Amino acid sequence: MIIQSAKVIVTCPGRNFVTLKIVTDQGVHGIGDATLNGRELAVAAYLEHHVIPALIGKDPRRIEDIWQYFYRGAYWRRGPVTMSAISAVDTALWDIKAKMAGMPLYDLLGGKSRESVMVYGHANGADIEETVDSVGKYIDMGYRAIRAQSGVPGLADAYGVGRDRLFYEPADAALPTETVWDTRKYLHFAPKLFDRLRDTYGFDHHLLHDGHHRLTPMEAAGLGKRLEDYQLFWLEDVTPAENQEAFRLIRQHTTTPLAVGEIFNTIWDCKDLIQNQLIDYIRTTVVRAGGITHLRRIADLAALHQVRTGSHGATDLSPVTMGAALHFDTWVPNFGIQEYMRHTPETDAVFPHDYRFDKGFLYAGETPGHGVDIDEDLAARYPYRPASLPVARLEDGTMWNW
Ligand code: CS2
Ligand code: MG
Repeated sequence: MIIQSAKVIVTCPGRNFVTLKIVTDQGVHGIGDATLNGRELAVAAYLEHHVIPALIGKDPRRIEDIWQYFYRGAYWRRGPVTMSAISAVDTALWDIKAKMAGMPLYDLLGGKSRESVMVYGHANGADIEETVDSVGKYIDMGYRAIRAQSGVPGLADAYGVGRDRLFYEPADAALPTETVWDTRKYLHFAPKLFDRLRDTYGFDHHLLHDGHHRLTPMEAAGLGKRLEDYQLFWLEDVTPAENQEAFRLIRQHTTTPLAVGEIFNTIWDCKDLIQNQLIDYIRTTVVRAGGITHLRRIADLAALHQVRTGSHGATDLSPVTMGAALHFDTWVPNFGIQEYMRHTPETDAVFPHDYRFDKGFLYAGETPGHGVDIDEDLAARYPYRPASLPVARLEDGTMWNW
């Protein structure tokens, strides 16, 4: 058996997605997500020029060897572009292998560890009132876990507040939108939001919050400490994690659970965080961190240190990632939670899938493979549209972390 052909499909049903489709000489195909928000064409080019030519003729059953070939063979290893490309190859090959075996991917990984996967949605609002109302809507939809993000008084825009209540798309212009950030205003406000939310809805639902890389370690420590009374499920990306050691400072001051990792692309980005139990949840995902093959390695290391998974699942990760992640989540023993920011109806039509949402949980399907496909004719109707993520500056103009 050999890989006979492979192609990259770039489509934009409201936002850009990059999909790799691999076809074997026996006519079995598999697909993988290669979407990197704001850098889609970089990954598409990497696949077309540096991956696909070397893929043709390889045995699709040799998933591990192909992973090692493209990881070690890149020489310039790691990084979001290279690893998103490798992730797409890996996910497509696991899709093929499960189809060949006639079983849903979770069975191939080791079978179900749970019937369904607890997910969290993204409640947001321009102010506390709107955000409290938005959380209520997610509770009414049956969510058990809800992330809450709100506009901050005195700031024109804050992270996570979308134009639409269900779909949040930050890549809103061809060139980066400039936003202004002020940590002091945010730190003064954030505890008030969660005080109101707990006062309104009590403690029956998990509440999550994303700091989106904007605090220093000691600012993060102070926020974590002030939020302890509100018993968050997690506080995410409170500080940039290039310096994994910085989390030790935070850990010394607060018991609020910490989550990090959506921008990590290999185990090396999180090895120290996990081994020193500096975090509680690892957010690495199928599309970013080397596909099923590498994500499994990260989850196994995390399990040794009582760290649980909490994979990224924003709108800018395609339904292919969501489908493959669900099979992974259904199998992985140290599962924590799965982000599920939903996709638009246009996106769901381009990526027919068999997973389903019910009362706060997602259910992987029984279709052999990861259960997601791509409608190429429909995808062709949505040409690529240049889009960049915003940038953030402090009020004095200093570049900051968006
Ligand atoms: C966010 C993402 O979902 C999250 O936790 O951090 O929405 C992130 O902002 C986007 O994926 C960036 O493209
Ligand atoms: Mg995040």
